[in-house]
Amino acid sequence: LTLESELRRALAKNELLLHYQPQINIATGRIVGFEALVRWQHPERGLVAPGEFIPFAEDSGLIVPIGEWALKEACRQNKQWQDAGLEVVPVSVNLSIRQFMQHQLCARIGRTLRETGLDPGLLELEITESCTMDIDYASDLLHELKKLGVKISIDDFGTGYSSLSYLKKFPIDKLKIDRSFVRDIMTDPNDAAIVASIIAMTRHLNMEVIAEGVETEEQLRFLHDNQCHLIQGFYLSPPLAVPDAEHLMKLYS
Ligand code: G
Ligand code: G
Ligand code: NA
Repeated sequence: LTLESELRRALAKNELLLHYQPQINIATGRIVGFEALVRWQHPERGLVAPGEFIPFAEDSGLIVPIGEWALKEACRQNKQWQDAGLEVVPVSVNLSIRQFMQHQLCARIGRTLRETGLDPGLLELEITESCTMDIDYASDLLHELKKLGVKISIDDFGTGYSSLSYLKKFPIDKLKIDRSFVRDIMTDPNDAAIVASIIAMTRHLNMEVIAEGVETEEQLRFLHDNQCHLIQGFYLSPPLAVPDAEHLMKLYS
């Protein structure tokens, strides 16, 4: 069986699932969001990480139906958590550039929000800088998405090669500092300077900022000292299966 036919089967047979990585405000100690990350429960190979199939899904175009499934499942799960009386915590979902370029993306997302009943303010869409290359297309689409009431964040910020001018033209709510900068923050003065500058820039642009890939207490302290209070990373928690995410929400509420 080729990977393509296996992945198609996985979608049809409901073998994909989402794990949720908490995002914490270290100033308040509260969960401020969950990032939904896809996994594949393979009948023979067990739980397959996205690194092993997302790049292929991107190349083959299967990322579009997979991404649509992930968006709908994340919205459905979040609404179910609310209905069960758990703490109300926004969910963020990754949008690949293929989805971003897809016909009627905004209408599709609007329909998913209506079908699942999720408050649009609780959905955050993570796009990458690659989505900002066609400035006019991206500007129109992002403004259209904002009218739905969703939040927009830029993922892996600092690793793309697009112009910074989009930051003032687009309705962006949040930057996610790429984990490659956070990794060496304590040993590489250039990375420390880049991270401090990104944080300062978001403050001047009235955006939120979150650091990804935080793995140590020292990194957390550096970020806190530099006024970046939103943190995601293994130091706090890996992506969690649904029961573990629920357990965490109960602890925090
Ligand atoms: O969870 P993990 O770190 O193994 O994920 C590896 C990569 O797969 C991450 O960079 C993440 O952005 C990507 N990924 C995970 N879930 C999704 C998804 O639903 N859609 C898209 N486009 N990418 C995803
Ligand atoms: O780029 P994106 O935001 O999609 O990346 C999310 C991925 O990063 C997830 O697949 C998750 O497993 C991984 N990840 C999350 N926290 C950490 C961390 O602290 N260190 C490393 N190396 N990877 C992380
Ligand atoms: Na992401």
